[in-house]
Amino acid sequence: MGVLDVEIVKGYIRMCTDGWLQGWHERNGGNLTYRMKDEEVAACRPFFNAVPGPWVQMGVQAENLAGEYFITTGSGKYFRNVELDPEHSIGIVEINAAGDSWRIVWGLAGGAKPTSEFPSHFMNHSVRKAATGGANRVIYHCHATNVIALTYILPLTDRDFSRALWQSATECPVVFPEGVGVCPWMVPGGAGIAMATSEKMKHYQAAIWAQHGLFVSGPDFDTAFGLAHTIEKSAEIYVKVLSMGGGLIRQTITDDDLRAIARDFGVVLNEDFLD
Ligand code: 2HA
Ligand code: ZN
Repeated sequence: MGVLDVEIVKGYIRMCTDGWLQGWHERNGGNLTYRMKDEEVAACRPFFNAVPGPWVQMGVQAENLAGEYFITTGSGKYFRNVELDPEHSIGIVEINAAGDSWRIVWGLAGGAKPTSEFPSHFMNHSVRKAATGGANRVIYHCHATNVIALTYILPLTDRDFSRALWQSATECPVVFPEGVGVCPWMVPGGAGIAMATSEKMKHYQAAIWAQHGLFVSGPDFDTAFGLAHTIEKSAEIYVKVLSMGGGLIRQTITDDDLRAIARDFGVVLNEDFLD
């Protein structure tokens, strides 16, 4: 028995492999963090390192994450390798009582560190934990190809992206009725992109990083991966539609159609994005 036999760790590794197979994780692209439940920490604790690593300050702070444990991908590590070599590719970190530092308790072997986007993930875990009454546990960043492509042609507004995605796949208004947030191009890995994204994630389950990728949240791996998959699929359809028709769209899902979907599926659509 070891950490790798614990169900939640197996589920985490499966999601990394699923993302790799989608083509969203070239080289070291993308990152995944999971906020562990107490019973999951208890199941892994017997296999933690005898001596934890040193505390490392993050440059961001969140009181509501003090004492939490996260599974995280490693900085510079490749999703392609997670399943083959988990000990070097992923790890478990503990957050200190001040909510401003991490230390490695398992994995990230050979001197690896948590993902370069850990500050972004951490701030967004804090915001989503608060916004969902503690239900949110997953933050996932991927380089979803068609989402990125759209950031070169659509105006970088929440409204433009939310409408385009809702109109390009009928299940979208049901899956993300609040819409999606859009962040302008920013330098990856810093406190700036962490803050900008966490402002968006107060209102949305997902944010798009212009010319970079997609950032999603969810209570579990199925829901978070499903959200990324749904958004990227819809973006792919919109890219194909624009490419085929030279920009001409003969018909689409109308705003009243969107309202009808919301009514029948019992979701509240963000009316700010409807005409
Ligand atoms: O982990 O995707 O945004 C590499 C990245 C940074
Ligand atoms: Zn990235």
